[in-house]
Amino acid sequence: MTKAGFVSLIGRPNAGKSTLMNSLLGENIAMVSQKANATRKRSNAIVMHGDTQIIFVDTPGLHEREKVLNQFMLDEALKAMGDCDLIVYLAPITDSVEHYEKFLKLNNNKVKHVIILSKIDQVKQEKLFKRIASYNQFSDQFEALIPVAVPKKIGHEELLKVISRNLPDSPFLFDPEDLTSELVRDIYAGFVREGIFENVSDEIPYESDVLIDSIEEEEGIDRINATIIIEKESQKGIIIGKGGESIKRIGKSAREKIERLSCKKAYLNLQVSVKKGWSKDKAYLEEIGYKS
Ligand SMILES: Nc1nc2c(ncn2[C@@H]2O[C@H](COP(=O)(O)OP(=O)(O)OP(=O)(O)O)[C@@H](O)[C@H]2O)c(=O)[nH]1
Ligand SMILES: [Mg+2]
Repeated sequence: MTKAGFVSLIGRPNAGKSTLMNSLLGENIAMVSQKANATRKRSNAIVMHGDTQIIFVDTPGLHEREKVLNQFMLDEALKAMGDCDLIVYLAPITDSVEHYEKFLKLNNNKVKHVIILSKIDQVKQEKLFKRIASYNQFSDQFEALIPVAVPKKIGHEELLKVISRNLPDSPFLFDPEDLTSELVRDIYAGFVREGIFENVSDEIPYESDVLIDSIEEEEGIDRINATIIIEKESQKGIIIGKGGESIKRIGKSAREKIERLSCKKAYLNLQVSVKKGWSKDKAYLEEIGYKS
């Protein structure tokens, strides 16, 4: 008998959700950043653990809604919470339990959950023990409390075991060979956004987006055309940089990630286009894939 189910990764921005999903999958398919609010849409990774197929759903961080785009992001997380077999709630080791208490209120369908204390490599053991004690007050609410550090893969095996225990008997829902059911173009767009988050400061990462216009597969090489959308004309110069330095760096890092994933050479052509107010324009957001 096999098991299978959906496991939503939920937590505040920057908690380490996307990093953990990539690490459990063993491939970088979800974009990660030091800057908060990197993930904008749900995405999934299919991880096999013995006879269990775990479909992890990465989500945008739980945060205050401001722009229409942020509203969409929060709704994505809330939908993923209500629509899964198990929630994995990531609490960075430096966060107080107040945030977890807010999550308990949001989880009004009372979906079963596991707490991950994330980034434990950043603190001394004493602090870890104190934190565990403060979460243990809520031990009747959660299935398990697991300390995790991605760089050393601490807690990964235990997490997979606990998840397997909590998923229903079911035939596999996807081909066990598949890494994800996401579209290649969405993964590639994430790689370009990752480059923007890494290379450009201030508000531009939040006021930009990436559309993959076409992927032409040729023998030995994939040719990818993409457009970076920005809010203001004045941002064009910054994205492009002196002598095209900045856009070259963005393109190079994205191209390398594309090549690693596709195991094929890639040519990535990046255009920049100004679309004023795009992140506040509901119709346009829907047009570019932020559909509720
Ligand atoms: N030291 C350390 N850093 C980590 C760990 N996990 C994640 N990080 C870092 O934390 C930052 C945020 O990671 P993400 O995976 O993008 O966080 P997220 O929860 O997906 O964030 P949003 O998409 O903004 O909601 C990145 O710089 C990661 O490298 C960890 O276990 N240890
Ligand atoms: Mg993320």
